[in-house]
Amino acid sequence: MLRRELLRGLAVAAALTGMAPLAAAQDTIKIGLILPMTGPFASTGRQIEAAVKLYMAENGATVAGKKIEIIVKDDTNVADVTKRLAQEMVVNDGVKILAGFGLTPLALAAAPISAQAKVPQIVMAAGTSIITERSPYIVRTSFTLPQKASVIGDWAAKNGLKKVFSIVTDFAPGHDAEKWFKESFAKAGGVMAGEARVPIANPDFAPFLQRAADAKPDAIFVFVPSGQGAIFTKQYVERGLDRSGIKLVATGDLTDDDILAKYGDSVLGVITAGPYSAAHLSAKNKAYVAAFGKANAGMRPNFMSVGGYDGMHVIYEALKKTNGNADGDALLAAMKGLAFESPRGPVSIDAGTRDITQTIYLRKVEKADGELYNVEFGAVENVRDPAKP
Ligand code: VNL
Repeated sequence: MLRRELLRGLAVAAALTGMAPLAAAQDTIKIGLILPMTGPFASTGRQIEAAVKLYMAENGATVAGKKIEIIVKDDTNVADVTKRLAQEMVVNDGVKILAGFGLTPLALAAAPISAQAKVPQIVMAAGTSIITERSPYIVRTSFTLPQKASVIGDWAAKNGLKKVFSIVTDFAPGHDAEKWFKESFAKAGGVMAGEARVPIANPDFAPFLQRAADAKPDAIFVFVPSGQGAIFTKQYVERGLDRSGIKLVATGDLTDDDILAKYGDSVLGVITAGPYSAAHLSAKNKAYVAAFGKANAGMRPNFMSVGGYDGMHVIYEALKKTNGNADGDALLAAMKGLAFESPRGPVSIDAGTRDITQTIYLRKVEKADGELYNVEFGAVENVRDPAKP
């Protein structure tokens, strides 16, 4: 059904292109940026849109002789809307590249359209391992949960946290986080004290935190999606867990730079593993944080923002290599194997999996200049998605 509609739409689009002397249109490459701009995950949309705009402001709106036009659409975090928007953009608007995708269900919803229309789909946020396997035209510039969870699981067991209770959000990236934490934790000698999965909508962590406390673990491991860290830490503190001697370890999604400064000192000392910190020490990142703040009323860039910024870099570099040819197969060939310095550090696009390879840092929440930051104290370099062969 979808395929038939799509093909009919593409045929109409092709006929129209053939009829009109669309010189201007041929010199323009449209990118459809689909993001949750409203609702509980709006911060992810806001961060990525700001980063995409910053990249274009810094690098110009023309690449390889083509004008780049971004069309931003709000999918309101509803997968059916993502799918409809992706289809309309490809068929009606002549979009050559789809990008964005704030959460896993949204990225998965667009994948069949990318696959059938042979349109590159740049996943700038969503982090479930399987996503890249749903269309050969997907390239991911964010992260995978197995990358982060496997690093913190190994670190926990090797640093005196032998008994850990896991709490994750009950959807695909949470399941990935739980699985890969447990695997690397067990391999390094750790023992699980229990595990719980919390619904994603209006989450109430209190009963799960109680179960965790009752199990008397050395630490609690947490994955919550970006945007839900504040409610988790509030309930964690309300139950007195910050003073219980039970440590908190997490994927970096919990101590998201977008909201970390507002958490309060109860999260001081929380240890996380993640690909990006606004406090990352490099000239490139210093410039990025300054320019991002300047363009967005002091806003601090988070790990989602670099997925957007680097996604634009991958698009620009690929277009340079193809001399402005936006054919899906040509762009994919150009994107595979790209390596460059991101504000987060060195990254590359694995030619086989189309997933990002990057450094995963160990970070501790500390105060610097009166504000909370994820301060890096360790690094595992060249981390591929461990869930892929
Ligand atoms: C996902 C993964 C979403 C990690 C997140 O925040 C996150 C996802 C919105 O794959 O849906 O921090």
